[in-house]
Amino acid sequence: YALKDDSQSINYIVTMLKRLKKNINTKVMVVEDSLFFKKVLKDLLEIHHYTVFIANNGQEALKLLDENPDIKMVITDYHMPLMDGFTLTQKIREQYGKDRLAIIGISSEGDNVMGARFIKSGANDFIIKQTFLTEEFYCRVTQNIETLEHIQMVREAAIKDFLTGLYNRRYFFDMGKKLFASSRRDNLSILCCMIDIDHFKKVNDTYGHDAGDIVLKEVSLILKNRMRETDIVARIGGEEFCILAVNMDQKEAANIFDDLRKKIEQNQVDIGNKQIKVTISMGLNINSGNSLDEMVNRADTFLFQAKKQGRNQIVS
Ligand code: GH3
Ligand code: MG
Ligand code: MG
Ligand code: MG
Ligand code: MG
Repeated sequence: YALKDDSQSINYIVTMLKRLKKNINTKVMVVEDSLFFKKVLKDLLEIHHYTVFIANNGQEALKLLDENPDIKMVITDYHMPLMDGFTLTQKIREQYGKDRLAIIGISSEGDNVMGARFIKSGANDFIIKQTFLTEEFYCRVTQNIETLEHIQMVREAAIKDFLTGLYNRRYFFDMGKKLFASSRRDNLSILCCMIDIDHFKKVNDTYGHDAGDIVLKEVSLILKNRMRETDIVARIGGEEFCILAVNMDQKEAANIFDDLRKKIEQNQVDIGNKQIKVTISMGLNINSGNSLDEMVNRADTFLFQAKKQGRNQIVS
């Protein structure tokens, strides 16, 4: 690399090394029918430590993507048997948006029209095979991966609560509405559990706001770990949480939520100089309501009853 002075070189190398370290966890798929270019592209990517998947045609590519949803980039040829690169790009985009996956089109007969058509089909970028320089290739791959990572970071920040890492209120209602609709359509049960920490104001007043924050984080972790990956566990208010679960057996639900209540009651929270305990009250609404809002409101009414009846309990 021709760089002007040493400080510039060192900064550049440091940036490169950081990138290389990240690349090990970055999965890239090459879709190419030519043996020669398969090898060239694979080698180029592996020099930069990317984890490379190879598909020989569009069908294989779609299958591999299905099996490895964490693939971050697809580099696809245009001319291939069974399915051309435009069609593959369009098919991929039906399932994976630009916030999930970057696509780079490549072709040996590249001209501006081919690039434009790749991009119209949903690709992020286009490279012409005969003329691409290894450095340009690497720059474009890195650039597109970094853009994707930025999109994912921003998206993550928009849907997650910063303190606890749980989903936030906005995501709960956005995603919840969709889950509610699909569960009603597919005739699956859906439940909503509202959770509120008991006398939480006292924790803050007695031990300070930082201790309160530690309690919030620990309660969140217990909730998250006990629920399934597909359940939505959200912090919808200061010390209020809401869980949405589709297709959960009523008996299983009763077990899980009672288990949660006990786990939190028994858990010692280490706030630095002391161990403290908190309890939660819950309102559990299984399957009743004509909309997500109605479900949540009824769960909230149950929660209110649980508070009135003495806290540290579930009303359903
Ligand atoms: P109840 O059993 O009736 O729910 O009583 P409570 O004290 O838990 O309820 P209340 O609504 O009176 O108080 C909730 C408290 O939660 C007040 C607020 O200061 C605190 N809180 C809200 N968000 C945060 C936060 O992010 N961190 C901390 N430490 N406290 C918070
Ligand atoms: Mg080809
Ligand atoms: Mg309250
Ligand atoms: Mg409370
Ligand atoms: Mg509250």
